Amino acid sequence: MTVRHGSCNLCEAICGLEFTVENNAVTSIRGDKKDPLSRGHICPKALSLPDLHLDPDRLSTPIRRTESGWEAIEWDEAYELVVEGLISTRKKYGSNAVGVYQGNPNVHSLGAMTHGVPFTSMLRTRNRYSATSLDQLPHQLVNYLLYGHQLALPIPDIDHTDFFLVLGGNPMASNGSMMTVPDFAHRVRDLKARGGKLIVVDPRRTETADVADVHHFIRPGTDALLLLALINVIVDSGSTRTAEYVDGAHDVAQLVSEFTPQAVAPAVGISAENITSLAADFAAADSAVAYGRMGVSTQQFGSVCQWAIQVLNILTGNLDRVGGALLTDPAIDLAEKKIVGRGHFDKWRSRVRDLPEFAGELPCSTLVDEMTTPGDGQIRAMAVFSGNPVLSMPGGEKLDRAFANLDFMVSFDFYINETSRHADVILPPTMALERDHYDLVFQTFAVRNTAKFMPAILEKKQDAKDDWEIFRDLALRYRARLSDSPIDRVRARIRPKSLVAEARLRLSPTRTIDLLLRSQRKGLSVAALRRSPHGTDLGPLKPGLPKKLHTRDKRIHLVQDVIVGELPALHDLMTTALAPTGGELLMIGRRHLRSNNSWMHNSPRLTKGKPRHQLLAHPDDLFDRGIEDGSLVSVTSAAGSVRIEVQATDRMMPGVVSMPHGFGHQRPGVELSGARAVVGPSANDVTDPQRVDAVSANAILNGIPVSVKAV
Ligand SMILES: Nc1nc2c(c(=O)[nH]1)N[C@H]1C(S)=C(S)[C@@H](COP(=O)(O)OP(=O)(O)OC[C@H]3O[C@@H](n4cnc5c(=O)[nH]c(N)nc54)[C@H](O)[C@@H]3O)O[C@H]1N2
Ligand SMILES: Nc1nc2c(c(=O)[nH]1)N[C@H]1C(S)=C(S)[C@@H](COP(=O)(O)OP(=O)(O)OC[C@H]3O[C@@H](n4cnc5c(=O)[nH]c(N)nc54)[C@H](O)[C@@H]3O)O[C@H]1N2
Ligand code: SF4
Ligand SMILES: [Mo]
Repeated sequence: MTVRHGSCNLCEAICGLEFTVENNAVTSIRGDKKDPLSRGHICPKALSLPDLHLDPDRLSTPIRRTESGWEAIEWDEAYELVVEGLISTRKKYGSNAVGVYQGNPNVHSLGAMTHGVPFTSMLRTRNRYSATSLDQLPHQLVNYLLYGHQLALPIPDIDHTDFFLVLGGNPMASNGSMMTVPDFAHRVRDLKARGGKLIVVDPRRTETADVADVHHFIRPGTDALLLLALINVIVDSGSTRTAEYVDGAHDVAQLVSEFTPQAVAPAVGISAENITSLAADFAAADSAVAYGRMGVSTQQFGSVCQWAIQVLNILTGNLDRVGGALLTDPAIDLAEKKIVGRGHFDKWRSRVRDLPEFAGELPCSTLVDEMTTPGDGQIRAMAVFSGNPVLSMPGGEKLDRAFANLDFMVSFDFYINETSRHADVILPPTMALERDHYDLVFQTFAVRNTAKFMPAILEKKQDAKDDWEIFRDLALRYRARLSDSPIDRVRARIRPKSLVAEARLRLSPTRTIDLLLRSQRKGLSVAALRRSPHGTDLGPLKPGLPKKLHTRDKRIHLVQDVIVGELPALHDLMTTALAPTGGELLMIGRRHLRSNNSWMHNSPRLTKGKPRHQLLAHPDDLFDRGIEDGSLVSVTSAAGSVRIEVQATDRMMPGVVSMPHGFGHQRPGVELSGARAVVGPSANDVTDPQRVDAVSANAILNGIPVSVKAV
């Protein structure tokens, strides 16, 4: 029996864990009290990690589809099939005919970061998609516009703030997002103990609302109006404190002049008095910070919301201030060291719907169009890296059919899920505990600067491969095969970078991290981090603007044309939000501590207890429709319809219903043993891929008009 230390990378909180290991199996898991960031926090998902390793559904070898079903194959054969499938599509139809989706777990896997990115660029396709545009694209776009880099995200200084305003986030269940904040509950307790306040704005009285000082219901999709009104009150009262390096404060005052609390209140559903006093309290607090997550990102005005949140922090002097929002100083600074590019926006557009790219990716909401609309550039083959678009993207049912009609498909996944069931080949990597990890992404977004190297906790099985090894092996074969053609042979030869790229591919992620650590900070290396298995504390967040800005002139320009362009639509929203909708309700999503996006629904430990997929609705809305609590209802949008059990609760704002995503496992070919929580439908059979955030084209997953009827 040995005790080992590491971190959990199932979600963004990167909690430190203590594992007891016997015979290469984890026999117990605890929160690591000595981890300087998570301080002992752990949640039910981490406690379920051993289930993943014992799971009979897990794939242990590559498999290929045959006429008579799935067949286990050797890695070499699998690689050949994949390279052949991708290259023959590229040669026949051009490189854009191969589409790529990089799902959420990519950012939680070091090897997918170090080796998946170069492999993806090798495919040279414009049909690149990732969970970004189902999630935080508005954050990245606003970071790019205001601070000059897509990763330059100021993080709420929760440990020092006096006033924390949370819009559309539920960290008590999600454990924080675009803000790595393990142990949220205790941090809130400490905030309150020092006299601070937590205010939550959400159409559902969430678990986070329960620990807040004040909770306001808000009509889904109207947060931009609320935020503009808050800015309006603050500029009107003359209480702005704008830093020298900020331009455009005066123009912003003009732009928001119509959005008074009185004007927005009816649409937003919060009284003008409450809006005014919220603004006054925010401005008067010694330090304050606004933060908005999924609920305000994946909605109609997601980009305006994220912009307005930044502007609110900036105009009140809370950007770059202890207790406000601060840029972090990670040991490996992806932005500062240009490991990740600053991003670019709208350099080209999608073929079918003319939607803008961001940082080389197209919006997920148009993947189905690119797969199904005939013509030059139509997607004929897909590579899905740790993702499940059929359940995760709007228009799931259509996507399901589109995946079935591809010429070729490969999935990197250890499960046959609703999407990978359409693959010709599935390549299963090792799981998190079997490989080394250093969190490149979430240490960048954390509420405290720390660094930690997590060595593999379990030995991987013979012949098992890490994500990075699969990417490396495929990349090397792909390059060799591609240079079969005369043109590509010339290209490969004249590109001197290709040798460096090849050397990089052969370097393990751990070596790569070691080199990066050594080149960035004196005294840091993988060996040094191994000597502090609980993690190395690099201190609290510190101010550093304007030096840390990535804008070319080291200034922040508040006025952004793409945002200003949305103001007329927001003006209209003040009336349209109130227009009668023929009895429609607005559907929003939710997350639960015991559910993890579209997977882990077969973990006995995690899915214990009552089912939690139900549609939550206010009792009055059910009464008006003659619907009984617990009965089956149909939920129908412009895009699709599902049936689901309803649960009455006054925790919902009247007029709003909530359905979690990630369910809908009952499709042919997907067999989850021991699955209890798999009875719910997929929310993304209802969400509408045709409606996107007008600025970024991010998916709209919240505020979907639906009709709810008894069946
Ligand atoms: N309606 C609605 N839809 C949503 C959301 C919502 O709130 N509402 N949320 C959106 C958001 S924020 C996100 S991030 C997406 C997530 O959606 P996806 O990007 O599709 O990701 P997951 O559902 O997490 O699916 C992950 C798959 O990756 C596999 N996997 C896990 N770890 C690894 C690994 O280490 N390597 C490999 N190769 N595979 C692995 C799992 O087995 C699983 O099949 O869903 C989005 N969809
Ligand atoms: N247990 C668990 N943890 C997770 C995940 C998981 O699946 N399970 N997923 C991870 C992922 S991929 C992500 S991206 C994060 C997401 O992290 P969060 O954003 O914190 O999680 P959500 O539960 O999606 O919270 C969104 C909230 O927005 C509210 N909302 C919906 N529409 C609106 C609106 O129009 N306005 C306002 N103000 N609020 C609105 C919803 O009621 C909900 O409470 O969680 C991560 N953590
Ligand atoms: S909060 Fe997230 S990182 Fe922490 S133990 Fe739970 S799943 Fe793992
Ligand atoms: Mo996400």
